[in-house]
Amino acid sequence: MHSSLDVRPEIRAALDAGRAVVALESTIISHGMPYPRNVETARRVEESVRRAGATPATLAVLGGRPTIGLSDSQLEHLGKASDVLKVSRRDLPMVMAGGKDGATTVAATMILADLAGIRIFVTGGIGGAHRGAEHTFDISADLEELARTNVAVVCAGAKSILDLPKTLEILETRGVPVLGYGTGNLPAFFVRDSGLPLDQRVDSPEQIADILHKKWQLGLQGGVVIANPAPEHAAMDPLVADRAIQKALAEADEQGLGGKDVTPFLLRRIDELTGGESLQANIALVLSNAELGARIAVAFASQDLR
Ligand code: PSU
Ligand code: MN
Repeated sequence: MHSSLDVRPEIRAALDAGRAVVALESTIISHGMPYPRNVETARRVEESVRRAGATPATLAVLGGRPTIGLSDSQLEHLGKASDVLKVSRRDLPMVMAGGKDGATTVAATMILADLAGIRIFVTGGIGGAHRGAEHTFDISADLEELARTNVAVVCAGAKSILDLPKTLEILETRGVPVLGYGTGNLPAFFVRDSGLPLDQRVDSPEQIADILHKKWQLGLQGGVVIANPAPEHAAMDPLVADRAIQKALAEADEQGLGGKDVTPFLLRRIDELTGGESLQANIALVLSNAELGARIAVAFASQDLR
C-alpha cells in the first residue's frame, strides 16, 4: 500500500484478505448534486455496495491526505462545505501540498484506487469530449486516465452535455473497452439509450470480471468502461432531458465558462431546469451502478482466487 494514503482499517482488512472492495468518487458528492441529497445518496450508495457483498470505499483528499474510505462526518463535510476543491490528476499535488480538502473526479479517484489496489470503481457518469471540443479542446482528463490506469469504471455512460460520438472515438483510439451491460448501445446517463452502437454487450458480472482479468493479465494498461443503463422507472424522457441540456449548454456558452467549472455548472443547471427530475434519475442510476459494481467486484475477487 502506498505510504501517502490514509486507508480505513475496514478497507485495509478487506484488501489484505482479497475480498471485494468498490471505490466511489467524491466529486459527484461535492460538485455533482446539491446538499443534503448528495450526502444522503453517498450513504445509500455505500449501503447498496454492502448489501451486494462488497466493502465500499469513498475516496477524497482531506487536509491534504488522500483518503480511502470516509467516516460519516467526513462524508457530511464533503457534501456541505463550499471550499472543497474539485481534484483531477493535475490538481492532486497542489491540494496535498496545500493541506486542502478535495473531492476527486473519475480521473483522480482512479489514480487513488489504483494506488490502494482497488480495481472496481462506481460512479454516475464519466467526463468526455465536450461539444465543440474541436474548437475548445475541452476533453476531460477522465479519458486520458481510462487509457492509462488499471481500474474498471461502472457508470451510466455519459451525459449528452458531451459529444458522445467523439467521446467513443477517443476511447477507441486510446484502447479503452466500453462494455454495455445488457445493452448493445451506449447509455446516455438520464436517458437509457444514446442510439450509439457499442461493439461489446455483456450480460453478467462474471463475464465482465473475466474480461478485466484477461486484459490485465496480458499487461494491457488502462481501464474499462462498464456502461449500465439507468433503471427504467427512473430514466428520463429523451426530449425532456435534451431540452434542459440545450438550455444549460447555451447558458454556459453565454457566460463564457471554461476549464473545470463547465461540468459542475451544467450538472447544476440541468437539475434546476428539470425541477429535480434529473436529480431523481441521477440518484437511481448511481444506486443501480453501485449494486452492479459490487457484484462485479465479488466476481472479480473470486476469480482472483482460482
Ligand atoms: N458527469 C456526471 N456527473 C459528475 C461528473 C461528470 O454526469 O459528477 C463529474 C465526475 O467527477 C467527472 C468530472 O470525473 O465531473 C469530469 O469533470 P471534467 O469534465 O471537468 O473533467
Ligand atoms: Mn473540461
